[in-house]
Amino acid sequence: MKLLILSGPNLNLLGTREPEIYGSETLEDVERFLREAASSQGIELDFFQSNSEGALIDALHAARKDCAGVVFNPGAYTHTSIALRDAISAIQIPVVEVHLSNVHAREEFRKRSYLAPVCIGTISGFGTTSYRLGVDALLDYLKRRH
Ligand code: CA2
Repeated sequence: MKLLILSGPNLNLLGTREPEIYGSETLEDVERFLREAASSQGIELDFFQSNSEGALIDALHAARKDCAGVVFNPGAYTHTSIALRDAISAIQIPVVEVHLSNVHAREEFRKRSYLAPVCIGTISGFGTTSYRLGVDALLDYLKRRH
């Protein structure tokens, strides 16, 4: 079984700035620890990050063909993108929305997610552990569904 771990705009800078909000681990660190955990369970992971909305939509469309589900940190597109919401609805595979920071403890505009209603659930506020919890939640959902 293969899952896509998808990250949106500016998350390539993780670990280089604002460690008080986002922690000091990089996206490469996330990839390394998720791959370690997944390989012991026989799960394959694809990783993709883009700063472009269109590239994220294309990645979601491609995942429909060969992935059982997606763990997605959409970054600031969470709060703005109807196009990403439509893409998630269209692909008909489960998507878990994850955030490093607790979006509900920050600015008002971060409290609204256009994507949450079309995701199976949201994990927010646990730093890079949010990605790990997202994978666990997605695997649990897929097991229960089959
Ligand atoms: O908490 C999250 O994971 C967010 O998705 C991160 C987004 C933010 O717009 C969302 O409201 C919540 C921002 C990503 C910026 O990533 C950076 C990481 C390190 C340094 C600078 C930016």
